[in-house]
Amino acid sequence: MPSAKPGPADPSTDGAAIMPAPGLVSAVLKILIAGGFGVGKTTAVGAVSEIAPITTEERLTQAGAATDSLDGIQEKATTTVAFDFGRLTLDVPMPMELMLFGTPGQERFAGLWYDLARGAVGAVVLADTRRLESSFDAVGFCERARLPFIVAVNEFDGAHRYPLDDVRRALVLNPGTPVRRCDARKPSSVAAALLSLVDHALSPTSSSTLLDI
Ligand SMILES: Nc1nc2c(ncn2[C@@H]2O[C@H](COP(=O)(O)OP(=O)(O)OP(=O)(O)O)[C@@H](O)[C@H]2O)c(=O)[nH]1
Ligand SMILES: [Mg+2]
Repeated sequence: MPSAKPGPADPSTDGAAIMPAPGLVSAVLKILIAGGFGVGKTTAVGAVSEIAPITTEERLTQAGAATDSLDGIQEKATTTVAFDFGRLTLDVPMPMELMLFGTPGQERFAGLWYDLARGAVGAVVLADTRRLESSFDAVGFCERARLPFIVAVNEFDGAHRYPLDDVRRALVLNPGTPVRRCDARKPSSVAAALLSLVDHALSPTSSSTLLDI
């Protein structure tokens, strides 16, 4: 069982204010944390959640070695087999509670994405530039479901830092889809990505169907 941990700290580093709302919560928003195998979804939910996150990790075995490439993430020992759940309360731009659902990354669990996405306002699609193709399916899923999303490039240590326009081109994103950098281990960085998504998803030009899928 995960142990209880204090809420995220150090809101100052990249502009996201992570503070418990003093007053009433005016919105409860369901958000998906999506992306390919091993891009850092569970890490991101755990970093930013103010409750002990719910995880469904199982140990990776030799049997999955052919399908689950560990290139660049050799230290990875477990994988999500259902979902991650965490919660973050923010007070800007309005008091809100974000319910965070991390998806499983392996393609054989893709059927679950539809269930997890039901009622979500949008998704943060994490991407690792060393294995960008692993996040193609998540981008395609959001586009098909007309689920507003942003791409957050999780910059692993030692990975080449590509210009974000190159990432946009490689993922064939629409011009209106925000792309930003993120460190899935840092609460303030993940919170900033979530705020960017909320801003994007709730903007009047967003084409959300709130998942009629
Ligand atoms: N250096 C570095 N390591 C990271 C970062 N984010 C995640 N990791 C590590 O990368 C590995 C994969 O992270 P996970 O959070 O399990 O990835 P995931 O996307 O949930 O993986 P699946 O659920 O199996 O698809 C773990 O060993 C993390 O500790 C990062 O930003 N930098
Ligand atoms: Mg995971």
